[in-house]
Amino acid sequence: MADIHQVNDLVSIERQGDIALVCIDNPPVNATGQQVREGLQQAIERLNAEGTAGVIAIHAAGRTFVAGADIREFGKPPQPPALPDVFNVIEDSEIPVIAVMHGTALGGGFELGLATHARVGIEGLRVGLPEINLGLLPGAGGTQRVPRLAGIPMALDMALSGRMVGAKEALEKGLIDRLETGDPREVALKAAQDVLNGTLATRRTCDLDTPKDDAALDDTAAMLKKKQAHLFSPHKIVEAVRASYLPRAEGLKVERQAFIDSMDTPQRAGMIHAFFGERAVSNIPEAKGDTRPLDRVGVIGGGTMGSGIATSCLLAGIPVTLVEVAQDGLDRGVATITKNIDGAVSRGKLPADKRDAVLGMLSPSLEMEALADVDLVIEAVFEQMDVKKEIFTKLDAICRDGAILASNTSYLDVNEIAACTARPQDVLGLHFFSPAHVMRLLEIVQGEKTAADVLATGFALAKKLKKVGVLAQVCDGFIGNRILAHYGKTASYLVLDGASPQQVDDALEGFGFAMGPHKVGDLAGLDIGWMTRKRKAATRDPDERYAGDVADRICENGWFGRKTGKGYYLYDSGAPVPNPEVAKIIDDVRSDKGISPRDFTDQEIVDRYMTAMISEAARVVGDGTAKRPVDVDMVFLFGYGFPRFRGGPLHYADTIGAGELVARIETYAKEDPHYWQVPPILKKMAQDGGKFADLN
Ligand code: 3H9
Repeated sequence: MADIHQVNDLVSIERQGDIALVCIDNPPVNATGQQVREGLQQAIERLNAEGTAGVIAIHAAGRTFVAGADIREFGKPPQPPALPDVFNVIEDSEIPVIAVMHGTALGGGFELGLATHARVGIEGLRVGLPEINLGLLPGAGGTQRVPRLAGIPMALDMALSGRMVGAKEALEKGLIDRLETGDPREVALKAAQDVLNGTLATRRTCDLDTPKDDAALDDTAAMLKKKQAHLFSPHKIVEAVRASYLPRAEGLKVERQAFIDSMDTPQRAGMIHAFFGERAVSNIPEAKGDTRPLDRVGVIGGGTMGSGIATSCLLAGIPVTLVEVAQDGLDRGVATITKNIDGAVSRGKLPADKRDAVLGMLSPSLEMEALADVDLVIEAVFEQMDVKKEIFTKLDAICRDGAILASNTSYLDVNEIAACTARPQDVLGLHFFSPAHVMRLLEIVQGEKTAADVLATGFALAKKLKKVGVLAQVCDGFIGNRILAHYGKTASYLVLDGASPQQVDDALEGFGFAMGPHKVGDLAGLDIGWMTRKRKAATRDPDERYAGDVADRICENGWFGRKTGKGYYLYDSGAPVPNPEVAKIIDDVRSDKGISPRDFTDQEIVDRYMTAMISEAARVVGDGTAKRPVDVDMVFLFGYGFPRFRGGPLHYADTIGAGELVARIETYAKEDPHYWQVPPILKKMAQDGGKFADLN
């Protein structure tokens, strides 16, 4: 009979002679919630008080070691004992304590290991300090103990990138002392035995001194000041790591204060919304239940989009049949896929020795009949309804019963496409974002007749491809492009009325977007928007203020952005500089239209742009195109470069408040009542004091 004693529901002590095994069992990821903290502290204190054990080995049950602090507790009143205090109790233990870590040891989980006197990793272990992704910093000794063990550059790298460090690297850097294979409990028993017989050395991390490296600290601080001035926690990380020169108690005090200060910021709230939002989008009934097989995928179209989709499937281990109409198109597709896969190898996303096997899963074909046996076809040809209809009619005749037929259309009516088949229940939209093997968003568009298992398979595909699948209903542009089509006009109106494209871009980059809308336009190709405007010219709402004058004239000159070397900016010499000829075009358009330009502050630019985005996002939620506000937020974070620390447009809207947003819209509406209209859902929130978060 094993001698096991439960300290509480989540922590137990097992005695095996002189060895005490302390096990954490808090599914799903062994987060250090209050009960785990209390149980760990009591276990160590009790064993030290009894004094009968020669070594204590901490391990965890289930699929992973400890994933860190319990994120659900953040923002609520803290409950003792605090994690750093528990870890000091572990580090100060008279009896040597070791940690045996498997799966992932992240944040507070890795910091638990760092506070013990020796760390054993189990093959496959990854350790990391991902707190920065939550707007935080390691707050339980990570900034103090990593520099002591592995030096300041490694500590800065881990805490500022949040990256996961593989077991081999962790061993090389001295973050773990040993790498073993096997079951965590068995490995813990063996390692504990080795401590007793002197073959595994133990020491307190706090007894080591951090090797001096002021240059690394100063250079990093300067780099962050330049590149991440708008973020809070990165600067605090450098401050805290610098404090690791101090004795433990003083260094931990600096770290603690920095952690508390970061916890108080809206950036932390935005990033935690992003963390849970990423998981919430697939936590809906539509994403669950029976699915259909996904053993072979067909992709029609070898352009950028089709090739990106094919690459994404291949990297996920799904064989792909790529179909094109002409040999040169097919060759181009295969070449693009090969380039993408080589890129994945050079970025370390795919081991070099797997490259040929992955490419070997690609079957190019000029015959649609090659799709007869695939489980899912994704059509990615150009956006023309009659072409799509022709393809789906053929697919209906060729594909096996039960195969799923998907369109990657970014705005066309999925119901109309489905209606040209005899199996509309098998049809849905799978809207990828370019480059499809990189961008994580996948809009899963539900047609009127899409079967439940087809929709669930869409979510299963997103999971396999490591993408964030978001459910959307049919409308022009679905969630993201519909909202973009609306707020994109604001940037043009601002320029017509007095701002320069560069001022608009700078203001929005200051808000946190990686690139302002004019730089994005130049990157994507200004001809794309031009084609859309021409396509929609006949059906344009005559009451709407036209936003395309400047862009049209730029395109008429043959300037399509980066690909032609000229657009809103010039791209001759590396960094873009404003195109002086565009300033002339803007002046001409203003005088043609009788507009007297006025000044805008950067804040006004951000307010108008964001208010327009929020307005259409509110309508998208109000009419059910998106299921909940969080779905819109994740579309923007994963598909449109929305700053993660702002949480998404509707999370950001809650930080402004519905009342203020309505007041802004009413003010702007005095100039343009057609464009600026208060969405009913926002009006109601302003009246009731509601928030978008209440609808999640
Ligand atoms: C920290 O440690 C601060 C300290 O430095 C200082 C403190 C003083 N807490 O991702 P999955 C949930 S900050 C609560 O789908 P996977 C997650 O929401 C923390 N819940 O699994 C999901 O719930 P549901 C630093 C958590 O296998 C379920 O667990 N640590 C936590 O794909 C399964 O998660 C991190 O930032 C948590 N810490 O990936 C690590 N973690 O089923 C965050 C997960 O209801 N976690 N949940 O949707 C991860 O990166 C991944 O979850 C992990 C597993 C890689 C561990």
